[in-house]
Amino acid sequence: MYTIFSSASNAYKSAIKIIRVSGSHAKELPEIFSFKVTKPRVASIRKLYDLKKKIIDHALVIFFPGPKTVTGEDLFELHIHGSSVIEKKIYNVLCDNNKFRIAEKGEFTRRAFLNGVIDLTQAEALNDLINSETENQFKASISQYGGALSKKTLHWRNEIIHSLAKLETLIDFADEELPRNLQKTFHDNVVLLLKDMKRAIKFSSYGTRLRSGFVITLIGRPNVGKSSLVNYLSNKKIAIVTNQAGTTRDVLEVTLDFEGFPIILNDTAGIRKTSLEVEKIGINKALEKAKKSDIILILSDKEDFSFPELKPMPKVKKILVHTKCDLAVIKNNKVLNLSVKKDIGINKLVKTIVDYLKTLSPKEDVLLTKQRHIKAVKEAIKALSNIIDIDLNKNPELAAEHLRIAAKEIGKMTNLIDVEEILDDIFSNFCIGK
Ligand SMILES: Nc1nc2c(ncn2[C@@H]2O[C@H](COP(=O)(O)OP(=O)(O)OP(=O)(O)O)[C@@H](O)[C@H]2O)c(=O)[nH]1
Ligand SMILES: [Mg+2]
Repeated sequence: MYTIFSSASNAYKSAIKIIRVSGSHAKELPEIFSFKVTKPRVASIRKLYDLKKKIIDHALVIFFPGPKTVTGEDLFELHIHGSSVIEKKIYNVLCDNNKFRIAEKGEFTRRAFLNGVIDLTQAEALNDLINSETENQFKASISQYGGALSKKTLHWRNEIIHSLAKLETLIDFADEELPRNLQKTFHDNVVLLLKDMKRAIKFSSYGTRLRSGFVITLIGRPNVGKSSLVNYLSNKKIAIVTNQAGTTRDVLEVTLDFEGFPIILNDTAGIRKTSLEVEKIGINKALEKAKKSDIILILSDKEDFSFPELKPMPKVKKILVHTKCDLAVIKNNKVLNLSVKKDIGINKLVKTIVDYLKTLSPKEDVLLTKQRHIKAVKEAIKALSNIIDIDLNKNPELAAEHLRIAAKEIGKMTNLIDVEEILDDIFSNFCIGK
């Protein structure tokens, strides 16, 4: 197996760059770069030379012998000066050696997983952690990286295996009638487990939103100030603003951070009756977006917030915003007065949104944030639900089979040893060097 190497930092220029080398040949680096062997786990300053004995850099080097390393393999870290010339020289020396090659995306983490240092949910969380941009994304990913989901998964799996073991002993005594309370305890356990899993699924939509962003769509008649609000909130001139009705035609998307909540804010075409085909398409797009949103902000510069088009979306939270309140104020406590021009009501709007998002947030850690995990738990729930109606006296084997399916599904979350393509899919989302 090749020993892999890569820069652990992506910045083009930085004071220090760390090159990580992982694999069985990592320990040969002192010989390759002509420097004196260092003590394991001790940071030492060394001069690194190329193959012609020309100096490359004065670097801080640390050798971590495996298997107690982040990859589970021997690992060398070279803390070089951040110049791309130095980096290139290091790469050239290693590339000349056929035992080494540049790491693929996520390959360090992949090796950590294959060597059992972390499980799959932790590997996935590491990618989320690196990519986290808001406080709440950070919290969810660091808890998953710390093993919160692994712990829960292990608990579920143990419960299932435990029930299965019980059931299999019962199958061995198939000739005798089972004590009634035994059947009941068994079913009670399954019901409890189902409850716990369903609870995790219930909070999963919050979890996935935490990863991808809560969607807020602006809906209003033309010219009420939707694009002006988007520009104001994003602090950029994203959308064109004019005093002509019907300026915005397409859906424009901006990503924002509202007190730790990742937000995707959609600016849309103003809703009105129109014969213009392009505007009609825009209006339909706006309503489509609204349907899939967590919040619809209904904007109006008059006291008219009725949109029959939104009737089929009763479940989406709606916030009524009266725009251009520098010109006129509406006295109605269900309506938020706002002026982009005079900076009135913006903080209140953000607070209203954040307060609502907080009500969606579960009290406990969010466990399921990924479709892969959600799918596995749903499959397990399906299998376990089948057990409820089975009479253990008549068909214990069938119950055992459903338990086995559930255990397998749950096991998939943390371990996927033989499903290479899923591994490729997971690790291809990583950047090189992770
Ligand atoms: N007085 C005042 N005018 C505003 C305010 N916000 C926006 N406007 C003006 O209202 C007009 C329309 O603004 P836009 O942001 O383009 O409105 P829109 O809802 O995106 O319009 P469409 O894209 O056509 O649907 C512009 O002339 C803005 O300058 C405000 O708070 N006060
Ligand atoms: Mg607009």
